[in-house]
Amino acid sequence: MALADIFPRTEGSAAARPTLTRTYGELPTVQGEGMVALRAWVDEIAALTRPARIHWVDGSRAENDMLLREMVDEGKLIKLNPEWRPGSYLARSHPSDVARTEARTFIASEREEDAGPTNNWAAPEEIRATITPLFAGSMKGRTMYVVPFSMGPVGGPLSHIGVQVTDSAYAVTSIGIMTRVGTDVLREIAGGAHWVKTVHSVGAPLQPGQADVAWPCNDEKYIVHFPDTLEVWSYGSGYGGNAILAKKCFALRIASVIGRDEGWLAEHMLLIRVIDPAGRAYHIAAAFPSACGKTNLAMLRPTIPGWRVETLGDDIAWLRPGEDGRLWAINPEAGFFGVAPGTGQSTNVTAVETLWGNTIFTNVALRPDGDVWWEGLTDEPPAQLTDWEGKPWTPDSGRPAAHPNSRFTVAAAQCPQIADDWDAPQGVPIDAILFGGRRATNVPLVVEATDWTHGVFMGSNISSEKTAAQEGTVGELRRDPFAMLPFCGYNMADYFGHWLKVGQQLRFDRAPRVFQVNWFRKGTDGRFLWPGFGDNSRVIDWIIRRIEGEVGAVESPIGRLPHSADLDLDGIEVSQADLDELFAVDAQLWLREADLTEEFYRTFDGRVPAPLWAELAALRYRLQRA
Ligand code: GTP
Ligand code: SPV
Ligand code: MN
Repeated sequence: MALADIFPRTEGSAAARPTLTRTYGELPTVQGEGMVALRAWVDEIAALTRPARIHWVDGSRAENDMLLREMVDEGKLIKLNPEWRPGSYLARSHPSDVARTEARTFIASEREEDAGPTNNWAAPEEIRATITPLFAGSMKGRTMYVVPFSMGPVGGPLSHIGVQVTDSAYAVTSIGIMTRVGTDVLREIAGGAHWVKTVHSVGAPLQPGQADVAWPCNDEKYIVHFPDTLEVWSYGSGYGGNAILAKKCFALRIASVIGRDEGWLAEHMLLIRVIDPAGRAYHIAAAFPSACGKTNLAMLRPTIPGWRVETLGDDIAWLRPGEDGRLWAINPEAGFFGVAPGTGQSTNVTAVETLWGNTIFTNVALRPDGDVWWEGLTDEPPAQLTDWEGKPWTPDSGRPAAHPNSRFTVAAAQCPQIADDWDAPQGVPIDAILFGGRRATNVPLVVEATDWTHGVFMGSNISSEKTAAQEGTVGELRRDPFAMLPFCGYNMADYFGHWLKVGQQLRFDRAPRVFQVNWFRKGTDGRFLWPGFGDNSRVIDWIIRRIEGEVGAVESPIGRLPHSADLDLDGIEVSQADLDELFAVDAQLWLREADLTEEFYRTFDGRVPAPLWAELAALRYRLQRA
């Protein structure tokens, strides 16, 4: 089927627009027991937030077109030139609302120790008392949208349902791309399926006659999760994970809690199928912190001949032990909310092709011909750019044209290398799990864990240099265990324990093999030692040959390293000196890392599982002998 058939564009005159906005009190036609509770909840939120109207979102194409047109009319979206970018739009956020705000993100569990030292904890009753007055009347003058969505195929065995109430049409159209939205979800709810309640307000009520702004938001922000009642309340921000509550709030923070209770894992992981020259298929899940290469690896184009990669997911995976002793995974999302800067022909050509149309861009630069641009899309910036804040821009402006956390929102189905069965309800069996981060020093290109427990130890020790995806100082090293530091909805030490427990559900010879990777090691001259991107397939090739038992490995104190002869470097120039540096393990520096691990583990007041302390002791023993 041609993409044009999958994504027909309905252009029409204003007169022909369907009037789908339903006034307050009008309800969808879906009937059933479960609808009573949903309607009661929607009434309750409306009574609190006092919107001018309620719109039950049905997920139709006509409705989506209407919302986009309305936003263009209101100056909230810029329609891009359909000649270059059909069906696509540019949103410019308020300059203060450009990334997830981790300091304003809270886990409101009954007990403080259930949130743990890595989360901002708030007492549920106290924070409810704080945010309820903020939500009171917060939607005045606006439309309240009710968005039923499914994470995973509707009705699938690993899928879960949620409903987001929001006063942001931008959020509605984004959720429409990122999840499965629509009436079939309402039918599941009507039939009694459990659903997670998520409430979102930009916190910018409109007084009668007051003109709206392009990006309404509030200086005060609260992203609050109630794991005991499976609810999310987000106030004040319209951006990304703060506003698309299905994503980090539900599919990671709340889902991690559900997974803890039900025996599965909700992870910040990409998902790919790798096909080797012999046609054998392998499935890999990889956890890297925000803006550390998940979307890029998810869309990998191998530079070694004969290899292929099919995309399954680029940000979140839900993994569950199967009856067969293997670990099965789905991508619960339906779209990509990807980092724009750095995405270009030479780095991620698949993403560039995915973005041909039907894409919402946020905070990228605008070309005079009505197309978009960002740093890294081409080597040379086009002339006469308008930057992400709407100001004229030239290379001499001394600031980036696109915001470093500017992003694209696009349907997964539009990716040219998406796997045919990417939305199979049962998912795929995982052969390898990768943990990684941005480490200029110390961490080798690839290390294999000796077993599951050692792999969990590795995951618990991931550190990474901060990026623009979160507020804070870019480049600062921080611990980001399993790339889940900002996304784990409960005590991280219990989460380590949960990983160990899930391992026990797997057959020892069928559990995924665990590896740590680092594409970002730098030489003393500050340049990346490894070419990265498509050449990361060379590391994947080694990993798969390890799984097949086709190559040996060098035992090191921190894990198993490749024999340099086993790494396929045909066709690239990596000097022997660089290779040596890429795999160097400095025992003194690693002993210092071990001290930091101890310090980190101690912050959990004795909750870190004993097997991980044993791993730490064993690591130190090996390092001291090295
Ligand atoms: P989130 O969406 O925030 O979770 O990010 P992500 O993990 O999907 O990161 P993404 O793939 O978007 O990459 C972020 C940045 O890292 C981009 O600027 C990429 O160009 C850069 N990057 C990705 N892979 C590599 C690599 O192998 N080497 C180098 N040097 N840079 C990379
Ligand atoms: C991340 O920061 O890891 C993202 C973007 O994927 S957001 O959805 O804003 O969290
Ligand atoms: Mn992410």
